[in-house]
Order: sequence, then C-alpha cells, then structure tokens
Amino acid sequence: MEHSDKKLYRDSAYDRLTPKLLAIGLETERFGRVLKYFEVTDSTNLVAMKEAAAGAPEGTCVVAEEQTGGRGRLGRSWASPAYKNILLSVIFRPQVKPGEMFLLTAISSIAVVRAIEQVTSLDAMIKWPNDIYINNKKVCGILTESEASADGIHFVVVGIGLNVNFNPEQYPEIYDIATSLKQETGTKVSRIALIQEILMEMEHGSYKLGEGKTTDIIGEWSRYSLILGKSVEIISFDNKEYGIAEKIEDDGTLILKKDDGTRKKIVFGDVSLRMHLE
Ligand code: BT5
Repeated sequence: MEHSDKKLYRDSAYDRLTPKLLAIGLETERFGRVLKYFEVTDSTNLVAMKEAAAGAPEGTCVVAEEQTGGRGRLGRSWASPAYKNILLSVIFRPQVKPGEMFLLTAISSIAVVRAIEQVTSLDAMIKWPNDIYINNKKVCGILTESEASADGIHFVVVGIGLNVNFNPEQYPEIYDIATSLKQETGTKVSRIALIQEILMEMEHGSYKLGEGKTTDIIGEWSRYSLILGKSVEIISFDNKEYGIAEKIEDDGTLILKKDDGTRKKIVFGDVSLRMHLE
C-alpha cells in the first residue's frame, strides 16, 4: 500500500473528517473544494473569518474535530466533544445587502434539514432564526457572521454545529435541551455523508440566492419552520413578549400576533425565542 493510501485508510478507520475523505464522492462544484481541517482549533468561525479576510473564495470550508472556544450567539458557547459531531464553517461571498444576512442563515438551515432528511430520514425543523430541532430538542445551531463596510457585505461566514454521534448526557448543562442524530436514530451516523449533503444543498442555495429567488427561499424556510402557528415568547434584552408566531416575511422578520390581536414585526438579530412545548 502506498503511504498516502495507508493514511487514507487510517483516517477512515478512525472516522476522521480529513479533506481527502471528504472529497471522495463530493458532488459540488465549489463548496468544500477548498477545505481547511483541524484536529483542534479555537473556533472554526474565527478561522474562516480570517481566511475570508485573506481572500479565500466562496465555498471555502473550515472543519474541526474539536473547538476550544466554540461560540454561539450573544457570547454564548457551543459544546461538542472531539470526533463526534460536525463543526463546520463555510465562507459565502453573496451579492446581498447588510439587511439580508438572514438569507444566508435561511439557506444554510434549509441545507442542514435536507441533509438530515437524506442521510437519516429524520424530520428536522427550523426554529427561527438559527436553530434546528428534532422532537423538540436542539440538534444544530447556526452562527452567521459577516464583514461589511459602507459599500456592502464583503463576506459571510456560516458556522454549523451539528450534533451527530455524541451523547448529550455528557453535558449536564444542555442534556435536557439537546439531542443528536445518534440519539434519535439509535445508530451511528456518517459525518462525512452529512457534510457532503450539507455542502451540496448550500451550493444549490447559493445559486438560488444569486438568481434573486428570495421568495422561494423564505417559502422553504417557512415550510420547515417549527414555530409557525405556535405560541412563543420573544426575549430581547430585558423585554419579553408573548404571542403566536404567525408568518415569516420576505425581509426575514417574524410576525408575532399578540394576545390583544395586534401584530408586531420581530427583527432577526439579537433576540431569543422560547417555545411553549407540550
Ligand atoms: C447557536 O448559538 O446555536 C450557534 C452555534 C454555532 C456553533 C458552530 S460550531 C462551528 C462554528 N464555530 C463556532 O465557534 N461556532 C459555530 P445560540 O443560539 O446562542 O445557542 C447557544 C446555546 O445552545 C448555549 O447557550 C447552550 O444552551 C446550547 N448549546 C450549547 N451547545 C449545544 C449543543 N451541542 N447542542 C445543543 N445545544 C447546545
């Protein structure tokens, strides 16, 4: 066996997400064709932001087996043991205005839901704006960051933390709110197959975005929505509002129908949304 073949065999035996293994059977044109792989890094989003600032093309990916500083939104952290889950950041260079950043989160969350469906047949749903749930538990979080100036968005980095084969009971602080694909199916799930599907779907989404098919994207986002028609609580800073999540508008805002019958637009951004789950 050649040295490189031996390495490939060893990586697959150890179930690693190395660029060579991820390239076998990858059907995208651009997404994942440039891929930086780390056994350990601070945060794949931080690395991707630096790569993008240095000129990395759209579709460049950063993958890690483990993060020492995995980040959520609003300074929160993301928990994931080494070698079990997907920690992936993808660089986009979209022709969108700063107010349209939600479209990148939308196409990415649609991509994750479809990939989960393809690989496991599980029904996953999107909790606006950036979480993916299965059976009322969080299986994936998405962190969208960008660099912009007065002349527009330079690049966007979408970070995906998808719980694949870990047991949430390892983390007492999240075990009652989190799940993983292994937990839901009862069997180990291929991280490589999932990443390849996610990248295919993201590439499709990027083409749709490029063609200006915003209404289609919002339509799909709404179809996979966990919250529409349900009773929710919106928390922003120290303010709480209650109502029914009625509709997602083309500008990414959520229409909240309050108990007094009035409607309010909730802007995608620094809000948290809690559902009243049965
Ligand atoms: C998110 O934030 O859900 C976005 C998470 C994005 C993580 C990815 S991993 C690859 C890339 N590199 C990074 O550094 N980040 C991205 P947020 O909505 O703020 O949710 C964070 C909250 O989710 C935490 O406060 C916990 O309550 C919960 N949480 C943490 N780890 C979790 C996990 N593995 N599964 C489910 N929930 C988790």
